[in-house]
Amino acid sequence: MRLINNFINGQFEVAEHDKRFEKRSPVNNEIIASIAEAGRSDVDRAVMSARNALQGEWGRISPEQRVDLLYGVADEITRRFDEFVEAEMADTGQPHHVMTHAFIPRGAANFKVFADVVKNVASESFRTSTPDGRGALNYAMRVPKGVIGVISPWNAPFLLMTWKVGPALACGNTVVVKPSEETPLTAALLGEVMNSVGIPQGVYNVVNGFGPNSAGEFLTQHPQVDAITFTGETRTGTAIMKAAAEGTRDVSFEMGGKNAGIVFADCDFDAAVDGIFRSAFLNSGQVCLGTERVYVERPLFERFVNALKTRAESVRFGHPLDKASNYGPLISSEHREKVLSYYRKAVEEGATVVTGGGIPEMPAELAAGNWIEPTIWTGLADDAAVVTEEIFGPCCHIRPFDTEEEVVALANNTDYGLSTTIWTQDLTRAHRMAERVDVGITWINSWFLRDLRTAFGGSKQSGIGREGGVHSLEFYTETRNVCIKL
Ligand code: NAD
Ligand code: 6OD
Repeated sequence: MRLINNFINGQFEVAEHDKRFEKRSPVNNEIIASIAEAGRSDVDRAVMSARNALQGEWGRISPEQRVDLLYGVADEITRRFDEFVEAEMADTGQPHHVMTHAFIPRGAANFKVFADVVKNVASESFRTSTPDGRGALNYAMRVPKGVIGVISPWNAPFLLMTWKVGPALACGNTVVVKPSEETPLTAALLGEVMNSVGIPQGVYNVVNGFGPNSAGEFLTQHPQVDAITFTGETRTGTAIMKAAAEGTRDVSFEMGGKNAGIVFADCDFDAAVDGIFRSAFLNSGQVCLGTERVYVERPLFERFVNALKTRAESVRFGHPLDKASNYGPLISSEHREKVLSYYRKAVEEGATVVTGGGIPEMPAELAAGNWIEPTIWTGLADDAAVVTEEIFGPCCHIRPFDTEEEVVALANNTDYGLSTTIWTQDLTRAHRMAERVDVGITWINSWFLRDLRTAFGGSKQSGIGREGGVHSLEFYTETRNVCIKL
């Protein structure tokens, strides 16, 4: 069993009163780690070490040196790739190929790309006329915002945590990270990386624990935290916003989704089936950008439902270390119970269960894990709970549509506004749709294809603000204007 401690001022530390909690493996619910649960005094030390680091070496080094250090972090993650893969698989139970092709490489890229952004971005300047004719020159200067509190979720832990830490450090801030209580391993490993590449003490800190009355709340309430970046459920965002209001701290929120996948009859059929299969079922459906509502143009409906059913029934459940498996469990037994409650509700609400709906047979050594079948429904009303609430599991409801007008209204019939995936060969129509669907990200003939220079974030209850490329600089720096009378 691993012992995971908090990482404060460059040291791994036990918590006040040596308080600890347990982490269970999603594949069999055996205890795999004991985690130090940070108390208020631990969080306070982490925040103060981050504040002190701003005044120390980190605050004084040049942007070029900072950028080089972050390239070093990216290289060291790549050098220790297998350790990160192994830790993330242990935490999440998700397949090896998901880690090696998507989640861990993105961790390294999050440092490299934002180092590049900071290196290459220009600052604005305006020449201003004055009555004496000599004029004035205004130019913008970016300074770090200060100590950033990073609160991250469990579904793609390393990707989502470094997506905040990379730009925050590239802009010269320091961070205190509170990883999800479900997935503490890779944040700790990153502490080792920070030390080995020479990131000064106090720049990167990790406090472990839960949300309310624990490390999450202690961190977001701390008056020396200058801004909070949060990824997680919308209702948690509401609680954090209340904490951030004290001291009027800035927030960046990436929250829930109930995303629509839209398939027109003129699509490349195989590509659309493959794309919707991935968007509904990747990571066992635990992706905020995932598709839980699928709308298919009527002439294609039956064929599409049958093809997606075949794909969903072909997944191979198994341990992530088993190369023959390509499908993992849910993160926890509590989360599986929540998803199963929606499986039951779908039937109560009158759904036709096309496939799934239950728990798969597993071999004895995995039977205690959080396994659940990929599930497809049809026949639900547009206002059914299963069609309107975020489930965050491997499931989707498929409904036919007849017109573009109708499907735009259906897609927008939600309090969320994170992403959409649209499948059609008619790019004029696709562009028209992208203007009308109220989401932060529209993918056309693709899904989860990410260029880190682009704006990322959600509309409505899916988020506040945008990150990515220069948008991250907007959040992680203060822009000062300097006006020189000439
Ligand atoms: P969650 O909101 O339960 O927890 C996220 C983090 O917040 C955890 O670290 C948790 O300990 C912490 N937390 C909980 N209550 C808190 C409080 N009162 N104060 C401070 N911190 C608190 O979310 P989750 O279950 O870990 O993740 C799943 C959710 O995240 C889904 O809703 C999903 O859509 C969303 N998500 C969104 C994005 C995005 O980019 N929009 C990305 C990934 C996940
Ligand atoms: O790709 C990203 O930057 C990002 N934030 C992805 C979110 C995935 C949600 O599960």
